[in-house]
Amino acid sequence: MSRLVVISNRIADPRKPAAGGLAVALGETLNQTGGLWFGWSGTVTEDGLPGEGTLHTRQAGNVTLATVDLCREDHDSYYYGYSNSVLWPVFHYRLDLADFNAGYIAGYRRVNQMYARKLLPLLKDDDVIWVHDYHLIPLAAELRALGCRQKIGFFLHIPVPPPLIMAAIPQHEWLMRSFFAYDLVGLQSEADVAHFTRYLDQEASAQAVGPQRLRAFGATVQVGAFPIGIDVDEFARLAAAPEAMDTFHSMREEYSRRRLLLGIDRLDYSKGIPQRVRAFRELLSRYPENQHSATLVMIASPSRDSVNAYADLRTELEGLCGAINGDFGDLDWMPLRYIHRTVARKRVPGLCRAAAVGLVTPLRDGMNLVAKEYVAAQDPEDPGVLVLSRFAGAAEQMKEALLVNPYDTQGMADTIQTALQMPLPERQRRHQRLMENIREHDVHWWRKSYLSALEQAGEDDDRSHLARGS
Ligand code: ADQ
Repeated sequence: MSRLVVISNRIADPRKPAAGGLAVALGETLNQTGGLWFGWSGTVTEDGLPGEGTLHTRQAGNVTLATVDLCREDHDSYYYGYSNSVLWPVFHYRLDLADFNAGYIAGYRRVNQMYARKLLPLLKDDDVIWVHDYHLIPLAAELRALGCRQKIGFFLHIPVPPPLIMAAIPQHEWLMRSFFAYDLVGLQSEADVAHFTRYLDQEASAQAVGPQRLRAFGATVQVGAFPIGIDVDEFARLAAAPEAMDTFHSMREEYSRRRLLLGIDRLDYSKGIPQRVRAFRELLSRYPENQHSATLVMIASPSRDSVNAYADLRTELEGLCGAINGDFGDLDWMPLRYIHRTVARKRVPGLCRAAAVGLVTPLRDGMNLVAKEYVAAQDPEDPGVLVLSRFAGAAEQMKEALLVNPYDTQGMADTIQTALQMPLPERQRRHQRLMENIREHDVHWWRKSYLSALEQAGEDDDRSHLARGS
């Protein structure tokens, strides 16, 4: 079995449970193969030079963790700039929030080039390399330019926008060409594969040279949907642990006379948080029986505070939440509790289990793992109901959730009311189907199916080897 090398913006020690599902999933193969995990150290230096960074390596059991510091200028243009002010908004269809500052692209390329230079000497001939997410799209091209011949796969955790939205990025052609240095491009959903393929067809006259195998820019790439899942067993263990039980019981006690609705997100404009608050307000007006009996708890963890769009979102949300509590609240009932914090991972299952309705309402989302975690945390005998945006990648798999359009405030309020009133047998039936799907397509399935597709990619195709010069 080849050694697995994972590259992602942030890395985690896979031995620590707080690292979360992805680290656990990748950790398993990293451990088995004595693998390497490479990424940013999390440190921003004030005196470093652009394009330079100190490499740190340490062992975490069988796994080598290699990280690089970034200087302020690189971090601001690569991370806050191109990654999170260009790629993140555009890939989530938010051209209105994109900042096409011409200075950002140089930092993005510089950091990817520097990562390639730092990584190359650490590689072995038969390594399999797996690059993650939008921060690192050009990494394979930079590695290939330095002579790297190993198999390299890429997985995009965020959505792919339709071709004309992608084309708004001034460097869109360069960006899409960069994908062709990979052997396999993994996307979250079939909708993403369709957008990716259509862009290449329309903008680069791509030819299909096999099932999900495309030729353009003089090279060939395999593309496929690999919807990411959660670690159901790890989540079940967390759910049975004392911290989750404590959280569950204290929530049930505190809200014993109320129905609890729950939202857990990063505070991000893609997550549809203000839209959810508006729908909740509509629920209270249209269905006044919920006044004094329904409480919405929203936990939104701080995220990318230095990007303007995030500060604006925070202000908007604080205004909306304050208004709802002011207009509807009473001495003995506050309709909404908004908490701007990350909850400890071990508390998440207890919170989810205590909620009669899980509200996952992004305007656009690559997948959304909270939807899957909410389902996995439920008591099968008395499960809560998931209200899920049709614009989350998860909606392709989770058809038994109540699917909503988060732009439709009234429709969402009606659907939340349906969820609150759903009879037990229907809740059980939907939950059971959702659970079967989540279990079948868990994070281990995702990792195994991706890595076996990467192993196969291009094996029957001489041209891709020729393109790589091997
Ligand atoms: P995110 O947008 O960060 O990631 P999402 O899938 O919504 O991801 O959540 C990831 C994890 O963060 C979940 O395990 C969740 O429990 C946790 N989390 C979120 N908010 C939290 C809070 N306030 N407190 C504690 N924990 C919280 C990107 C894409 C997603 C995709 C993932 C994985 O944007 O679409 O699902 O990657 O591929």
